[in-house]
Amino acid sequence: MIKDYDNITLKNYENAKSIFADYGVDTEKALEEFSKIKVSVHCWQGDDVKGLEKSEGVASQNLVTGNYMGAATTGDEIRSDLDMATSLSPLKHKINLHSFYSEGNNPRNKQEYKDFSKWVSWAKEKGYGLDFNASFFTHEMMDGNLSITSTKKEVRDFWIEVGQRSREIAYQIGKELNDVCVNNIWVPDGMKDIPADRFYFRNLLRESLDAILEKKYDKKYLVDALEGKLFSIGAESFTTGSHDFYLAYAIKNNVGICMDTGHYHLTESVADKISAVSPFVSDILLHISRGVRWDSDHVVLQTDELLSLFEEITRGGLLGKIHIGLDYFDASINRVAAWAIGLRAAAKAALTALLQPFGELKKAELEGDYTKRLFVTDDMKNLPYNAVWEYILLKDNVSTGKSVIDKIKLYEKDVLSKR
Ligand code: RNT
Ligand code: ZN
Repeated sequence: MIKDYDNITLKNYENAKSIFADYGVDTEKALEEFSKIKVSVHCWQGDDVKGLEKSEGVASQNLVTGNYMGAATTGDEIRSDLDMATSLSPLKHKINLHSFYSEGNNPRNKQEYKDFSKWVSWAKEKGYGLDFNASFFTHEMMDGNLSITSTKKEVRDFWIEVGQRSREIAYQIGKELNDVCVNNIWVPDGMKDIPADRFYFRNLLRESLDAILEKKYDKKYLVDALEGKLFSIGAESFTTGSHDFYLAYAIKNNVGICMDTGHYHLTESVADKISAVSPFVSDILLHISRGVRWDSDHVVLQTDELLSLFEEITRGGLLGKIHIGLDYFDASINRVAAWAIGLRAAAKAALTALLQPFGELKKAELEGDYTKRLFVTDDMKNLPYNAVWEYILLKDNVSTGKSVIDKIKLYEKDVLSKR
């Protein structure tokens, strides 16, 4: 039954369509493009990056603050929470796993595909893709902040094996789902204070990566990515795997690069890097986050930075080519809401970018009419994107407005508060 409110949504959509048409934008085409977008959801928001290994008393190299009730502590709980979050998003989804979300008994460096079979059968059932990461943290084999660049050979060898296993598992997952599984490598390795010999540590990183990435896999199922960072808490002075290091390594060795939007100077634009880097690297993975002062991992919101990322992806014709994922964690609010807010913000930014009058902007630019380009750049902010958004939600039966938070509160009462 069509309610009054739905009628208003449909009318608003028709009006919006003609306003966009005036600006030369084909709304139906934008909707078609939108329906293909896949975003990878980071499972680690659900349990505050704790993992399923029951590693009581082991230091974590990821700083998560807050103790809001209802954190997931089992694979089943994370999966149930993820299903709830994705039901509130109009996108297509992959789920991004870390190797310490294994549900088998193998130690981290001996993990096998079957340790993740529960995740895979769930993904198959729900139609999710899967991505993967080797977890180089929260383990007694960490040498402080150091994993594959520890000065101790036995430590390096352990973590190299973790990296190799993770690629093998990701490849098997990809084959099983007949889809690409992106395996990302981020290591926390770095120094709180000034290192004496940066060359020494970067050499170790290069050697260890060479060993991890030695085996070649069919890229149809496994794509490798390397994620750099500016600094971490406890490693403020030196990060061995900086963006420059990985970018150079990725180009030389034909592997992908992961750019986490929280891992750069706050005024540095990852959006700007996409056109600079994409012609030269085999693959780009985005970890969309929101950096605030010294924290790299606040919940993603509808910011200008987020929109500019999707502007670059869509204008560069990179939709479906670039791997898009979320990466943040907040333990001070409802964790399902944290996912849903970020997913909806990403979806809205993608839709907005697809609806912008890029043709008009580009024409003005080619004609050297920078006055018109500037006018359109600002004027297009007032176009009725939200009418199209509401239409998509209605069409795909995804909650709108206040009913999103009502549903989350109900889930909190019925499920999360009982944990
Ligand atoms: C950390 C990186 C990494 C994350 C893990 C969970 O700074 O952003 O991508 O996967 O921390
Ligand atoms: Zn990241």
